[in-house]
Amino acid sequence: MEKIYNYIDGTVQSTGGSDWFDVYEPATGKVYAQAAESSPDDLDAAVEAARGAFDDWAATPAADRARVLNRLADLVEERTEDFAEAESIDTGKPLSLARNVDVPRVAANLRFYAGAAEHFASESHAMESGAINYTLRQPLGVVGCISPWNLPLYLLSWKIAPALAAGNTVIAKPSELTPMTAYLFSRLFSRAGLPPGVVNVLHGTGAGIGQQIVDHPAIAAISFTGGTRTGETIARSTAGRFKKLSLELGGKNPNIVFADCDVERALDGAVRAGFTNQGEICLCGSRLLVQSGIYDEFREGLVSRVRALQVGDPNDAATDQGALISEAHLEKVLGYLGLAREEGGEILCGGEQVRPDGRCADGWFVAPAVIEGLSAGCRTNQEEIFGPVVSLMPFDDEDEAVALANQSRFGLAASIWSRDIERCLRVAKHVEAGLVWVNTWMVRDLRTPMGGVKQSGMGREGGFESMRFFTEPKNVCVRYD
Ligand code: TXE
Repeated sequence: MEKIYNYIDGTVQSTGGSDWFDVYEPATGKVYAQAAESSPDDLDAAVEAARGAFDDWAATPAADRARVLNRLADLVEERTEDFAEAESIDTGKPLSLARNVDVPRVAANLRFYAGAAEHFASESHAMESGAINYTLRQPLGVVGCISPWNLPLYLLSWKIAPALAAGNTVIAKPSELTPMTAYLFSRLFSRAGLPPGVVNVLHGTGAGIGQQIVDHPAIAAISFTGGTRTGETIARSTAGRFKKLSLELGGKNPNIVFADCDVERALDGAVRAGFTNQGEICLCGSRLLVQSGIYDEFREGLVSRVRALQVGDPNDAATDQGALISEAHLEKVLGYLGLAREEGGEILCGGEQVRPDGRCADGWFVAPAVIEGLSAGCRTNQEEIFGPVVSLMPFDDEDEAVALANQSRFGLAASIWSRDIERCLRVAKHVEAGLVWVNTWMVRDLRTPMGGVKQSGMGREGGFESMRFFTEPKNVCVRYD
């Protein structure tokens, strides 16, 4: 059985206690590794190491910090296949997706923030009265980076890279469901030139070590991506300490298709937005709003495309949809499909558990589903399912489309499909979301702000937003006359 160890103060080490937890391969439903369940002593050791490393790392010239991040990117890239295989085993996602999206994005995150380390700048404000202000942007100290299971190393590196670029030291905690790639990553740190203590990786459950990281008085900030309920718990626990928080939470994103769109493009986009990564991406377009004039045509095209998606072994190059992350998550998704029926919805395709032949017979697969006939306010259309489930709703005009899109407690992303650019700009302005795509989905420029409104989160990451989050501005005012 493979073992997954913590990484504390520059060494791979077993937990201080002797507790281990099982790690499953979703595609087979079997345990394939065991990971360290970190104890409060492990956390104290990691925090002590991170505090000890902070002054030197913060004083390291930006160009040297950038060099280390670039070297780390090189090392990940050299091992693309190993990381892709590990990510696919841990998550159940198609190996091709891990190889073409997840791992390249890890390297891209590291390189991007290597550049940001050198280019980040702060403001100065001159006053006519004979004084000048300059704003120092200083690292926060030891920061906590907590990431989820759907894009494990992709999202963890999205937090660690800017934290390091800005001069902080890090306590990172990957999801307990997908710890493998963070472990493999940690084994590259010293080879990349990261001094001991600068990044520490602790494994364990959210309620256990996750909550302890959040509560630790010496950890200055938490960057978190995960479920809205967990985000709320973190916000409550840190309120009294006024910790800096960045929360990227759930979504129930509208995909708004107008009758004047390029229908083929919109169909391709709707399938990608609904079902990439088994629908387990916070940005997925799970509410598909289609204008009445093309509704029937669009529904037909959608269902035939979704029926053609291949569900099965993530190692198979023909597979479009792998396994869901856990048995509990499979039950949750199937539960929502049952709820959709109870609420009067019709499942146009998919929705049943799939049992592939061979090694994946006991894996956690579900056939991608399209539902119609539900009201906008019902639970199926309001709660985040986070699986391969898209709900179709018709609308008549632009005002109704915007009203339906905004009838949600979430506000992460939206897509708009239309050839009328003025309409796109109007809808983009009125839709309540942190990110809006026009005639596309999930095109990401790493310089742009990423995050949501309403219950989709608080704060923004991405580009210099992350550098701002991981630094504290201090204004210095100098009188010179
Ligand atoms: O996420 P959690 P879960 C949504 C999605 C999913 C639901 C629950 O709807 O079905 O959330 O998923 C750590 N203090 N998203 O339960 O619990 C945990 O160990 C500190 C959306 O798996 O939020 C893991 O590392 N940390 C999402 C991380 O938080 C805690 C991606 C995320 O796990 C903690 C994933 C605590 N008290 C799920 N409790 C997105 N926005 O992309 C848990 N954790």
